[in-house]
Amino acid sequence: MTRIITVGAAQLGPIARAESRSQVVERMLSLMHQAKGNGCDMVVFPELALTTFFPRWYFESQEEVDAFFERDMPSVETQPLFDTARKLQLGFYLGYAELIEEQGSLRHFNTSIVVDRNGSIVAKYRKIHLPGHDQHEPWRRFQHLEKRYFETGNLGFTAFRANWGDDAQDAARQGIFGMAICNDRRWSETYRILGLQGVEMILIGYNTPVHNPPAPEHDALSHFHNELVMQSGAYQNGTWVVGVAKAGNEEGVEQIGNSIIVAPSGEIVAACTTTGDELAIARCDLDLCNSYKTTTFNFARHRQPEQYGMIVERKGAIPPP
Ligand code: CDT
Repeated sequence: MTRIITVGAAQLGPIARAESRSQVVERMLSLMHQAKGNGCDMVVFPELALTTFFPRWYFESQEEVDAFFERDMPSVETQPLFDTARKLQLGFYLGYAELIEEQGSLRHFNTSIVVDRNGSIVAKYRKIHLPGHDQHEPWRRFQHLEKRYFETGNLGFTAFRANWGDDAQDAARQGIFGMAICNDRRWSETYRILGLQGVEMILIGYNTPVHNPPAPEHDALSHFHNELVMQSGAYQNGTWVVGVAKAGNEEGVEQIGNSIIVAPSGEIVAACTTTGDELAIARCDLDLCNSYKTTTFNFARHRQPEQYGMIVERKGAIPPP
C-alpha cells in the first residue's frame, strides 16, 4: 500500500509591521491556490504567520504586545483561510500568537493548528521550547523576547490522526501527524516523543534570524544547523518532516528561508530556494516510514530504556574533577 499525501511548504517572505492581517491572509490564499493547482492535499505555513515577528522588539505596554495576538481562531481576518480550505479541499498548518482566557486568567501562547480539508481545526499545539530572554537586553541589535511574551506550551507533543482523503474511511490518506514550532526543532526530545507515538509526519513552522546575538560564531552555520536537526530528527524516528520559514529581511532583520521537506531516509526531497513567498512541493508516501520503523529504528526491538534509566539515576552530569 502507498499512502501518498502531497504537501506544500508554503514559505512566506518578510511581513512588515505595518502590514495588516488581511494583507497577509491574501498572500497565504494565493499560496493555497497555487498549492491546489499543483495537486497538494495540504500546505504548511510558518510560525507566527499572520504578523511580523514581534518578539524582536521590547514593548513597555502589554496592550502593544497583545495587538499581535489572536483572540479568536478563526477571526474575521482569518476566516478566508478556513473558507478556502473547504472550497479547495486543502488542509493547512498555521502558526499564530494565541491569547486565551483559561482558568480565569489571560494566557499567551505561541501556537499552531492543523485545519482539515473541511475547514475544521483537528489539532492544536503550543510551543514548548521558547528561545531567547525575558528582560530587555539593549546591547542586542534586535531582541528575542519569546520568554517574556509567551508562556511555555501546556499541550505536550501529542501525535494525532488526520485524514486527507475524500471521506473519513479513506485509509489510503490517513496518517499520524505531529506539530512543533521553530526552536522545538533543535531538540531531539521533540522528534522522539512524537516518534514513540508512531508519528509519520511532523509539521514545523519557524522564524530564524541569521544572526544569533549571544553566539555570532554560529551565524554562518544557520542553514547547516536548520537542515541538520530536521534531517536527523526525520531519520532517527522514521518520519517525514516539513519545516517552513518566514524568510528574508523583515524590519531590518535577515531571516533564513531554507524551507525543506525531509523524507524518513533523512534526505531533503523539496526545498525553497528564495527568501520570498514560495511553495515547495513533495509527494510524501507515509508508508516509506515503515522501512525505518520496522528495521534500524524498530523502537520495540532495539531501544533499551531500562539501561537509560541507570544513567538518569546518576542525577545528571559527572561532577568536574
Ligand atoms: N522563533 C524561534 O524559535 N527562533 C529560534 C531562534 C534561536 S537563535 C539560534 C530558532 O531556534 O530558530
